Amino acid sequence: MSYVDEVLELVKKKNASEPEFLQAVTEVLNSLRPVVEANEELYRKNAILERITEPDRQLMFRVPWVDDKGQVQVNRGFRVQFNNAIGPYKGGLRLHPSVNLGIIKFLGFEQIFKNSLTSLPIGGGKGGSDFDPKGKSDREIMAFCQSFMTELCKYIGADVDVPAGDIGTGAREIGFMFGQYKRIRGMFEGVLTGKGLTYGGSLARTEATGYGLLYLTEELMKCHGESMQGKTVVISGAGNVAIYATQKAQQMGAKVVTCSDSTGWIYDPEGIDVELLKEVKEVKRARLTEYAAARKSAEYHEVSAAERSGAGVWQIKCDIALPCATQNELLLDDAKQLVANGCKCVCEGANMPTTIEATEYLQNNGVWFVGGKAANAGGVATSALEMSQNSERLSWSFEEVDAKLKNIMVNIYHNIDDAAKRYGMEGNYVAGANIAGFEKVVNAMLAQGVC
Ligand code: NDP
Ligand code: 2IT
Repeated sequence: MSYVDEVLELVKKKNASEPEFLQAVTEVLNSLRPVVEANEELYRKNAILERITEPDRQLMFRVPWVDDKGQVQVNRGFRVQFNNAIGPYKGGLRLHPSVNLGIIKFLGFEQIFKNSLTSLPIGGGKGGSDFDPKGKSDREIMAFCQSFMTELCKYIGADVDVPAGDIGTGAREIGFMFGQYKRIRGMFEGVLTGKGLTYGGSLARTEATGYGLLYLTEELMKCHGESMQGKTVVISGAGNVAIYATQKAQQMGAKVVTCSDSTGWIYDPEGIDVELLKEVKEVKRARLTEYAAARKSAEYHEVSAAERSGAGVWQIKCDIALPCATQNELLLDDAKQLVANGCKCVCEGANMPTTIEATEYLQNNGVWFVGGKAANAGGVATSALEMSQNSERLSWSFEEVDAKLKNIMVNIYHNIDDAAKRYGMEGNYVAGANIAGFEKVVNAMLAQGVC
Protein backbone atom coordinates (compact mmCIF):
# COMPACT_ATOMS: atom_id res chain seq x y z
CA MET A 1 0.00 0.00 0.00
CA SER A 2 1.27 3.50 -0.74
CA TYR A 3 2.42 5.68 2.16
CA VAL A 4 -0.47 8.13 1.55
CA ASP A 5 -3.05 5.31 1.66
CA GLU A 6 -1.51 3.86 4.82
CA VAL A 7 -1.69 7.19 6.62
CA LEU A 8 -5.19 7.92 5.34
CA GLU A 9 -6.34 4.61 6.83
CA LEU A 10 -4.64 5.37 10.12
CA VAL A 11 -6.16 8.86 10.31
CA LYS A 12 -9.63 7.46 9.54
CA LYS A 13 -9.27 4.87 12.30
CA LYS A 14 -8.03 7.36 14.88
CA ASN A 15 -10.56 10.11 14.10
CA ALA A 16 -13.61 8.13 12.99
CA SER A 17 -16.14 10.51 14.54
CA GLU A 18 -14.76 13.66 12.88
CA PRO A 19 -16.10 13.80 9.28
CA GLU A 20 -14.96 17.37 8.52
CA PHE A 21 -11.42 16.62 9.72
CA LEU A 22 -11.31 13.45 7.61
CA GLN A 23 -12.61 15.37 4.59
CA ALA A 24 -9.85 17.99 4.92
CA VAL A 25 -7.09 15.39 5.43
CA THR A 26 -8.34 13.24 2.54
CA GLU A 27 -8.35 16.22 0.16
CA VAL A 28 -4.85 17.32 1.15
CA LEU A 29 -3.13 13.91 1.25
CA ASN A 30 -4.67 12.74 -2.05
CA SER A 31 -3.40 15.83 -3.83
CA LEU A 32 0.08 15.44 -2.30
CA ARG A 33 0.61 11.98 -3.85
CA PRO A 34 3.16 13.07 -6.48
CA VAL A 35 5.28 14.94 -3.90
CA VAL A 36 5.10 12.09 -1.41
CA GLU A 37 5.98 9.51 -4.08
CA ALA A 38 9.05 11.55 -5.06
CA ASN A 39 10.27 11.59 -1.42
CA GLU A 40 8.68 8.42 -0.07
CA GLU A 41 11.66 6.98 1.80
CA LEU A 42 12.58 10.22 3.57
CA TYR A 43 9.01 11.09 4.55
CA ARG A 44 8.18 7.56 5.71
CA LYS A 45 11.31 7.28 7.87
CA ASN A 46 10.53 10.64 9.46
CA ALA A 47 6.79 9.88 9.80
CA ILE A 48 6.05 13.23 8.16
CA LEU A 49 2.43 12.43 7.25
CA GLU A 50 1.65 10.87 10.65
CA ARG A 51 3.10 13.94 12.37
CA ILE A 52 1.44 16.57 10.17
CA THR A 53 -2.01 15.01 10.69
CA GLU A 54 -1.68 14.83 14.50
CA PRO A 55 -2.06 18.18 16.35
CA ASP A 56 0.73 19.26 18.70
CA ARG A 57 -2.03 19.54 21.33
CA GLN A 58 -5.81 19.88 21.62
CA LEU A 59 -7.17 21.94 24.48
CA MET A 60 -10.80 21.55 25.60
CA PHE A 61 -12.21 23.41 28.57
CA ARG A 62 -15.39 24.41 30.41
CA VAL A 63 -16.63 27.96 29.87
CA PRO A 64 -19.16 28.92 32.59
CA TRP A 65 -20.87 32.33 32.41
CA VAL A 66 -23.96 34.02 33.84
CA ASP A 67 -26.80 35.09 31.51
CA ASP A 68 -29.03 38.15 31.93
CA LYS A 69 -31.54 36.18 34.01
CA GLY A 70 -28.87 35.19 36.52
CA GLN A 71 -28.74 31.63 35.20
CA VAL A 72 -25.32 29.96 34.90
CA GLN A 73 -24.64 28.67 31.37
CA VAL A 74 -21.88 26.24 30.40
CA ASN A 75 -20.20 26.04 26.99
CA ARG A 76 -17.23 24.07 25.73
CA GLY A 77 -14.08 25.92 24.66
CA PHE A 78 -11.45 24.61 22.21
CA ARG A 79 -7.98 25.51 21.00
CA VAL A 80 -6.15 23.13 18.69
CA GLN A 81 -2.46 23.99 18.33
CA PHE A 82 -1.74 22.02 15.22
CA ASN A 83 1.74 22.77 13.91
CA ASN A 84 4.30 25.47 14.77
CA ALA A 85 7.14 24.42 12.45
CA ILE A 86 7.29 27.80 10.69
CA GLY A 87 5.99 30.19 13.36
CA PRO A 88 3.71 30.66 16.38
CA TYR A 89 0.29 28.99 16.10
CA LYS A 90 -2.08 31.36 14.29
CA GLY A 91 -5.76 31.04 13.45
CA GLY A 92 -9.22 32.25 14.31
CA LEU A 93 -11.79 31.52 17.02
CA ARG A 94 -15.18 30.31 15.82
CA LEU A 95 -18.26 30.93 17.97
CA HIS A 96 -21.17 28.90 16.59
CA PRO A 97 -23.45 26.21 18.09
CA SER A 98 -22.18 23.66 15.53
CA VAL A 99 -18.57 23.87 16.80
CA ASN A 100 -17.02 20.59 17.98
CA LEU A 101 -13.51 19.17 18.15
CA GLY A 102 -13.62 17.72 14.60
CA ILE A 103 -14.57 21.08 13.08
CA ILE A 104 -11.82 22.91 14.96
CA LYS A 105 -9.32 20.22 13.89
CA PHE A 106 -10.30 20.53 10.21
CA LEU A 107 -9.89 24.30 10.42
CA GLY A 108 -6.57 24.02 12.26
CA PHE A 109 -5.25 21.51 9.72
CA GLU A 110 -6.21 23.75 6.77
CA GLN A 111 -4.62 26.69 8.55
CA ILE A 112 -1.14 25.05 8.50
CA PHE A 113 -1.01 25.09 4.69
CA LYS A 114 -2.81 28.41 4.28
CA ASN A 115 -0.45 30.18 6.65
CA SER A 116 2.54 28.67 4.88
CA LEU A 117 1.21 30.00 1.54
CA THR A 118 1.14 33.57 2.86
CA SER A 119 4.99 33.44 2.91
CA LEU A 120 4.87 34.89 6.46
CA PRO A 121 6.18 33.10 9.61
CA ILE A 122 2.97 31.69 11.13
CA GLY A 123 2.05 28.15 12.19
CA GLY A 124 -1.42 26.58 12.19
CA GLY A 125 -4.05 26.61 14.94
CA LYS A 126 -7.76 27.18 15.47
CA GLY A 127 -10.19 27.49 18.36
CA GLY A 128 -13.65 28.48 19.38
CA SER A 129 -16.71 27.37 21.26
CA ASP A 130 -20.22 26.00 20.79
CA PHE A 131 -21.47 29.30 22.27
CA ASP A 132 -24.15 30.96 20.08
CA PRO A 133 -23.70 34.75 20.00
CA LYS A 134 -27.09 35.23 18.26
CA GLY A 135 -29.63 37.11 20.35
CA LYS A 136 -27.22 37.64 23.28
CA SER A 137 -26.88 41.05 24.95
CA ASP A 138 -23.51 42.84 24.93
CA ARG A 139 -23.16 42.00 28.62
CA GLU A 140 -23.72 38.29 27.96
CA ILE A 141 -21.17 38.36 25.11
CA MET A 142 -18.66 40.02 27.47
CA ALA A 143 -19.35 37.47 30.23
CA PHE A 144 -18.73 34.61 27.82
CA CYS A 145 -15.59 36.17 26.29
CA GLN A 146 -14.07 36.92 29.70
CA SER A 147 -14.70 33.38 30.94
CA PHE A 148 -13.36 31.89 27.69
CA MET A 149 -10.17 33.96 27.92
CA THR A 150 -9.72 33.23 31.64
CA GLU A 151 -8.86 29.67 30.64
CA LEU A 152 -7.37 30.26 27.17
CA CYS A 153 -4.87 32.89 28.41
CA LYS A 154 -2.74 30.14 30.00
CA TYR A 155 -1.89 28.69 26.61
CA ILE A 156 -1.42 31.68 24.27
CA GLY A 157 0.95 34.65 23.85
CA ALA A 158 2.38 36.94 21.16
CA ASP A 159 5.21 34.44 20.42
CA VAL A 160 3.25 31.30 21.29
CA ASP A 161 -0.22 31.30 19.77
CA VAL A 162 -2.14 34.29 18.38
CA PRO A 163 -5.91 33.79 17.90
CA ALA A 164 -8.18 36.04 15.81
CA GLY A 165 -11.74 36.23 14.47
CA ASP A 166 -13.78 33.71 12.50
CA ILE A 167 -17.52 32.97 12.29
CA GLY A 168 -19.24 34.74 15.20
CA THR A 169 -16.05 36.45 16.41
CA GLY A 170 -15.55 40.04 15.28
CA ALA A 171 -14.10 43.24 16.71
CA ARG A 172 -16.47 43.29 19.71
CA GLU A 173 -15.51 39.79 20.88
CA ILE A 174 -11.78 40.33 20.23
CA GLY A 175 -11.97 43.53 22.33
CA PHE A 176 -13.53 41.74 25.33
CA MET A 177 -11.03 38.88 25.06
CA PHE A 178 -8.05 41.23 24.75
CA GLY A 179 -9.18 43.16 27.85
CA GLN A 180 -9.39 39.97 29.89
CA TYR A 181 -5.98 38.68 28.68
CA LYS A 182 -4.37 42.00 29.61
CA ARG A 183 -6.00 41.95 33.03
CA ILE A 184 -4.97 38.41 33.95
CA ARG A 185 -1.51 38.28 32.36
CA GLY A 186 -0.65 41.93 33.09
CA MET A 187 0.77 42.29 29.59
CA PHE A 188 -0.15 44.56 26.71
CA GLU A 189 1.05 42.50 23.78
CA GLY A 190 -0.19 41.47 20.35
CA VAL A 191 -1.78 38.26 21.58
CA LEU A 192 -4.83 38.57 19.34
CA THR A 193 -5.29 40.05 15.87
CA GLY A 194 -8.32 41.86 14.52
CA LYS A 195 -8.00 44.28 17.42
CA GLY A 196 -9.60 47.75 17.42
CA LEU A 197 -7.54 50.49 15.77
CA THR A 198 -7.01 52.36 19.08
CA TYR A 199 -5.26 49.42 20.75
CA GLY A 200 -2.98 47.78 18.23
CA GLY A 201 -5.29 46.70 15.41
CA SER A 202 -4.22 47.01 11.79
CA LEU A 203 -5.93 49.13 9.20
CA ALA A 204 -7.39 46.92 6.43
CA ARG A 205 -7.65 43.79 8.62
CA THR A 206 -11.46 44.06 8.60
CA GLU A 207 -11.51 44.18 4.81
CA ALA A 208 -8.59 41.80 4.24
CA THR A 209 -10.19 38.39 3.66
CA GLY A 210 -12.81 39.68 1.21
CA TYR A 211 -10.43 42.07 -0.54
CA GLY A 212 -7.72 39.40 -0.73
CA LEU A 213 -10.18 36.94 -2.27
CA LEU A 214 -10.90 39.44 -5.03
CA TYR A 215 -7.21 40.30 -5.59
CA LEU A 216 -6.52 36.62 -6.19
CA THR A 217 -9.64 36.13 -8.32
CA GLU A 218 -8.74 39.17 -10.45
CA GLU A 219 -5.21 37.82 -11.04
CA LEU A 220 -6.61 34.41 -12.02
CA MET A 221 -9.01 36.05 -14.47
CA LYS A 222 -6.21 38.23 -15.87
CA CYS A 223 -3.98 35.20 -16.46
CA HIS A 224 -6.83 33.65 -18.46
CA GLY A 225 -7.25 36.78 -20.57
CA GLU A 226 -10.33 38.00 -18.68
CA SER A 227 -11.15 40.82 -16.26
CA MET A 228 -13.67 41.45 -13.47
CA GLN A 229 -15.28 44.30 -15.40
CA GLY A 230 -18.94 43.59 -16.19
CA LYS A 231 -18.93 40.09 -14.67
CA THR A 232 -21.92 38.76 -12.72
CA VAL A 233 -20.87 37.35 -9.35
CA VAL A 234 -22.83 35.25 -6.84
CA ILE A 235 -21.69 35.33 -3.22
CA SER A 236 -23.00 33.35 -0.25
CA GLY A 237 -22.83 34.60 3.34
CA ALA A 238 -23.45 38.07 4.69
CA GLY A 239 -20.66 38.31 7.25
CA ASN A 240 -17.17 39.76 7.32
CA VAL A 241 -15.82 37.87 4.30
CA ALA A 242 -18.95 38.20 2.13
CA ILE A 243 -19.40 41.94 2.78
CA TYR A 244 -15.86 42.99 1.83
CA ALA A 245 -15.72 40.54 -1.09
CA THR A 246 -18.88 42.22 -2.40
CA GLN A 247 -17.41 45.68 -1.90
CA LYS A 248 -14.14 44.91 -3.71
CA ALA A 249 -15.88 43.04 -6.56
CA GLN A 250 -18.04 46.12 -7.13
CA GLN A 251 -14.99 48.41 -7.05
CA MET A 252 -13.51 46.20 -9.77
CA GLY A 253 -16.58 46.75 -11.96
CA ALA A 254 -18.39 43.44 -11.34
CA LYS A 255 -22.03 43.08 -10.32
CA VAL A 256 -22.72 41.00 -7.18
CA VAL A 257 -26.33 39.82 -7.20
CA THR A 258 -26.70 37.57 -4.13
CA CYS A 259 -25.94 37.14 -0.44
CA SER A 260 -27.23 34.74 2.22
CA ASP A 261 -27.41 34.25 5.96
CA SER A 262 -28.42 31.36 8.19
CA THR A 263 -32.15 31.84 7.58
CA GLY A 264 -32.46 32.93 3.96
CA TRP A 265 -30.93 34.44 0.84
CA ILE A 266 -31.27 37.51 -1.36
CA TYR A 267 -31.33 37.88 -5.14
CA ASP A 268 -30.85 41.51 -6.05
CA PRO A 269 -30.61 41.84 -9.85
CA GLU A 270 -29.63 45.50 -9.58
CA GLY A 271 -26.58 44.57 -7.49
CA ILE A 272 -26.21 44.25 -3.72
CA ASP A 273 -26.29 47.58 -1.87
CA VAL A 274 -23.22 46.99 0.27
CA GLU A 275 -23.79 49.98 2.57
CA LEU A 276 -27.27 48.70 3.38
CA LEU A 277 -25.90 45.18 3.92
CA LYS A 278 -23.30 46.57 6.36
CA GLU A 279 -25.98 48.51 8.24
CA VAL A 280 -28.17 45.37 8.57
CA LYS A 281 -25.38 42.93 9.50
CA GLU A 282 -22.59 44.94 11.16
CA VAL A 283 -24.60 47.60 12.98
CA LYS A 284 -28.06 46.12 13.65
CA ARG A 285 -26.90 42.47 13.70
CA ALA A 286 -30.25 41.71 12.06
CA ARG A 287 -31.54 39.20 9.48
CA LEU A 288 -31.57 39.69 5.71
CA THR A 289 -35.34 40.28 5.91
CA GLU A 290 -34.37 43.83 6.93
CA TYR A 291 -32.27 44.21 3.78
CA ALA A 292 -35.22 43.04 1.66
CA ALA A 293 -37.61 45.38 3.48
CA ALA A 294 -35.39 48.38 2.71
CA ARG A 295 -34.63 47.57 -0.95
CA LYS A 296 -37.25 47.32 -3.69
CA SER A 297 -35.12 45.38 -6.18
CA ALA A 298 -34.31 42.56 -3.70
CA GLU A 299 -36.06 39.19 -3.71
CA TYR A 300 -35.87 37.46 -0.31
CA HIS A 301 -36.04 33.66 -0.07
CA GLU A 302 -36.77 32.31 3.40
CA VAL A 303 -35.21 28.92 4.12
CA SER A 304 -36.47 26.39 6.68
CA ALA A 305 -34.16 25.03 9.36
CA ALA A 306 -33.96 21.66 7.53
CA GLU A 307 -32.62 23.21 4.31
CA ARG A 308 -29.17 24.57 3.49
CA SER A 309 -29.60 28.29 3.77
CA GLY A 310 -27.29 29.46 0.99
CA ALA A 311 -28.14 26.75 -1.56
CA GLY A 312 -30.43 28.98 -3.65
CA VAL A 313 -27.52 31.28 -4.44
CA TRP A 314 -25.92 28.69 -6.75
CA GLN A 315 -29.06 28.54 -8.92
CA ILE A 316 -28.53 32.11 -10.14
CA LYS A 317 -26.75 32.53 -13.48
CA CYS A 318 -23.25 33.95 -12.99
CA ASP A 319 -19.71 34.17 -14.37
CA ILE A 320 -18.03 33.81 -10.97
CA ALA A 321 -19.16 32.14 -7.71
CA LEU A 322 -17.58 32.99 -4.35
CA PRO A 323 -18.80 30.85 -1.43
CA CYS A 324 -18.18 32.94 1.72
CA ALA A 325 -20.39 31.46 4.48
CA THR A 326 -19.33 28.08 5.88
CA GLN A 327 -18.11 24.52 5.19
CA ASN A 328 -19.96 22.16 2.83
CA GLU A 329 -22.36 24.77 1.48
CA LEU A 330 -21.69 23.99 -2.21
CA LEU A 331 -22.60 20.39 -3.10
CA LEU A 332 -22.43 18.32 -6.30
CA ASP A 333 -25.89 19.41 -7.54
CA ASP A 334 -24.95 23.06 -6.98
CA ALA A 335 -21.74 22.52 -8.96
CA LYS A 336 -23.76 20.99 -11.83
CA GLN A 337 -26.09 23.99 -11.83
CA LEU A 338 -23.17 26.44 -11.87
CA VAL A 339 -21.59 24.64 -14.84
CA ALA A 340 -24.95 24.44 -16.67
CA ASN A 341 -25.33 28.21 -16.16
CA GLY A 342 -21.91 28.96 -17.68
CA CYS A 343 -19.99 29.81 -14.49
CA LYS A 344 -16.25 30.08 -15.31
CA CYS A 345 -14.62 30.53 -11.94
CA VAL A 346 -15.14 29.49 -8.29
CA CYS A 347 -12.88 30.86 -5.54
CA GLU A 348 -13.53 29.96 -1.91
CA GLY A 349 -13.83 32.79 0.62
CA ALA A 350 -14.97 30.37 3.32
CA ASN A 351 -13.02 27.36 4.61
CA MET A 352 -13.92 24.15 2.73
CA PRO A 353 -17.32 25.40 1.46
CA THR A 354 -17.16 23.03 -1.53
CA THR A 355 -17.40 19.25 -1.05
CA ILE A 356 -14.77 17.01 -2.67
CA GLU A 357 -17.31 15.71 -5.25
CA ALA A 358 -18.41 19.24 -6.17
CA THR A 359 -14.78 20.38 -6.47
CA GLU A 360 -13.94 17.49 -8.81
CA TYR A 361 -17.02 18.17 -10.94
CA LEU A 362 -16.09 21.83 -11.32
CA GLN A 363 -12.45 21.00 -12.17
CA ASN A 364 -13.48 18.29 -14.65
CA ASN A 365 -15.80 20.72 -16.40
CA GLY A 366 -13.23 23.41 -17.01
CA VAL A 367 -14.13 25.75 -14.14
CA TRP A 368 -11.11 27.58 -12.65
CA PHE A 369 -11.33 26.54 -9.02
CA VAL A 370 -9.20 27.95 -6.18
CA GLY A 371 -9.71 26.48 -2.69
CA GLY A 372 -9.93 28.47 0.51
CA LYS A 373 -6.36 27.76 1.63
CA ALA A 374 -5.13 30.02 -1.13
CA ALA A 375 -8.13 32.21 -1.89
CA ASN A 376 -9.01 33.31 1.66
CA ALA A 377 -5.42 33.59 2.95
CA GLY A 378 -5.59 37.40 2.84
CA GLY A 379 -7.23 37.52 6.27
CA VAL A 380 -4.54 35.64 8.13
CA ALA A 381 -1.80 37.28 6.03
CA THR A 382 -3.01 40.68 7.22
CA SER A 383 -3.18 39.31 10.76
CA ALA A 384 0.52 38.51 10.39
CA LEU A 385 1.05 42.10 9.20
CA GLU A 386 -0.77 43.23 12.38
CA MET A 387 1.69 41.10 14.40
CA SER A 388 4.61 42.80 12.61
CA GLN A 389 3.23 46.26 13.37
CA ASN A 390 2.71 45.29 17.03
CA SER A 391 6.30 44.01 17.25
CA GLU A 392 7.73 47.26 15.93
CA ARG A 393 5.16 49.34 17.89
CA LEU A 394 4.10 51.20 14.78
CA SER A 395 1.03 51.27 12.59
CA TRP A 396 1.06 51.42 8.85
CA SER A 397 -1.38 53.34 6.63
CA PHE A 398 -4.36 51.65 4.98
CA GLU A 399 -2.69 52.01 1.59
CA GLU A 400 0.52 50.37 2.78
CA VAL A 401 -1.25 47.35 4.31
CA ASP A 402 -3.61 47.02 1.34
CA ALA A 403 -0.70 47.12 -1.13
CA LYS A 404 1.15 44.40 0.83
CA LEU A 405 -2.05 42.31 0.91
CA LYS A 406 -2.51 42.62 -2.84
CA ASN A 407 1.09 41.66 -3.47
CA ILE A 408 0.75 38.59 -1.21
CA MET A 409 -2.42 37.42 -2.98
CA VAL A 410 -0.95 37.86 -6.47
CA ASN A 411 2.14 35.92 -5.36
CA ILE A 412 -0.01 33.14 -3.88
CA TYR A 413 -1.79 32.74 -7.22
CA HIS A 414 1.51 32.42 -9.11
CA ASN A 415 3.04 30.09 -6.50
CA ILE A 416 0.12 27.65 -6.61
CA ASP A 417 0.00 27.84 -10.39
CA ASP A 418 3.75 27.08 -10.59
CA ALA A 419 3.56 24.25 -8.05
CA ALA A 420 0.77 22.57 -10.05
CA LYS A 421 2.80 22.90 -13.25
CA ARG A 422 5.95 21.50 -11.60
CA TYR A 423 4.08 18.26 -10.88
CA GLY A 424 2.36 18.05 -14.28
CA MET A 425 -1.05 19.18 -13.01
CA GLU A 426 -1.43 22.53 -14.75
CA GLY A 427 -4.62 24.35 -13.75
CA ASN A 428 -5.18 22.19 -10.64
CA TYR A 429 -4.94 25.01 -8.11
CA VAL A 430 -6.14 22.78 -5.27
CA ALA A 431 -3.14 20.48 -5.69
CA GLY A 432 -0.88 23.48 -6.33
CA ALA A 433 -1.91 25.12 -3.03
CA ASN A 434 -1.52 21.95 -1.01
CA ILE A 435 1.89 21.21 -2.51
CA ALA A 436 3.28 24.74 -2.16
CA GLY A 437 1.99 25.05 1.42
CA PHE A 438 3.24 21.58 2.39
CA GLU A 439 6.78 21.87 0.99
CA LYS A 440 7.78 24.78 3.23
CA VAL A 441 6.34 23.20 6.38
CA VAL A 442 7.97 19.83 5.69
CA ASN A 443 11.38 21.39 5.08
CA ALA A 444 11.09 23.15 8.45
CA MET A 445 9.95 19.95 10.19
CA LEU A 446 12.84 17.95 8.76
CA ALA A 447 15.36 20.61 9.80
CA GLN A 448 14.02 20.67 13.36
CA GLY A 449 14.36 16.95 14.00
CA VAL A 450 11.91 14.64 15.75
CA CYS A 451 9.43 16.91 17.56
P1 NDP B 1 -19.23 35.86 9.98
O1 NDP B 1 -19.71 35.31 11.27
O2 NDP B 1 -18.89 37.30 9.88
O3 NDP B 1 -20.29 35.56 8.83
C1 NDP B 1 -20.70 34.27 8.51
C2 NDP B 1 -21.87 34.36 7.53
O4 NDP B 1 -22.22 33.06 7.10
C3 NDP B 1 -23.12 34.93 8.18
O5 NDP B 1 -23.86 35.61 7.21
C4 NDP B 1 -23.85 33.71 8.69
O6 NDP B 1 -25.24 33.89 8.81
C5 NDP B 1 -23.51 32.70 7.62
N1 NDP B 1 -23.38 31.36 8.22
C6 NDP B 1 -22.50 30.98 9.15
N2 NDP B 1 -22.65 29.70 9.51
C7 NDP B 1 -23.65 29.27 8.77
C8 NDP B 1 -24.27 28.01 8.68
N3 NDP B 1 -23.91 26.96 9.42
N4 NDP B 1 -25.28 27.89 7.80
C9 NDP B 1 -25.65 28.95 7.05
N5 NDP B 1 -25.10 30.17 7.11
C10 NDP B 1 -24.09 30.32 7.95
O7 NDP B 1 -18.00 34.95 9.56
P2 NDP B 1 -16.86 35.25 8.49
O8 NDP B 1 -17.40 36.03 7.35
O9 NDP B 1 -15.68 35.75 9.23
O10 NDP B 1 -16.50 33.77 8.00
C11 NDP B 1 -17.11 33.15 6.87
C12 NDP B 1 -16.24 32.02 6.38
O11 NDP B 1 -14.96 32.53 6.00
C13 NDP B 1 -15.95 30.91 7.39
O12 NDP B 1 -15.80 29.68 6.71
C14 NDP B 1 -14.59 31.32 7.97
O13 NDP B 1 -13.91 30.22 8.51
C15 NDP B 1 -13.92 31.83 6.70
N6 NDP B 1 -12.79 32.75 6.87
C16 NDP B 1 -12.87 33.88 7.63
C17 NDP B 1 -11.79 34.73 7.74
C18 NDP B 1 -11.87 36.02 8.48
O14 NDP B 1 -10.88 36.78 8.46
N7 NDP B 1 -12.96 36.36 9.13
C19 NDP B 1 -10.50 34.42 7.09
C20 NDP B 1 -10.54 33.25 6.25
C21 NDP B 1 -11.64 32.45 6.19
P3 NDP B 1 -25.86 34.84 9.97
O15 NDP B 1 -25.67 36.26 9.47
O16 NDP B 1 -27.30 34.43 10.03
O17 NDP B 1 -25.11 34.55 11.19
O1 2IT C 1 -9.67 31.06 8.61
C1 2IT C 1 -8.90 32.02 8.78
O2 2IT C 1 -7.85 32.13 8.14
C2 2IT C 1 -9.28 33.05 9.76
N1 2IT C 1 -10.34 32.94 10.36
C3 2IT C 1 -8.34 34.18 10.05
C4 2IT C 1 -7.28 33.76 11.04
C5 2IT C 1 -6.37 34.86 11.53
O3 2IT C 1 -5.55 34.53 12.39
O4 2IT C 1 -6.48 36.01 11.10
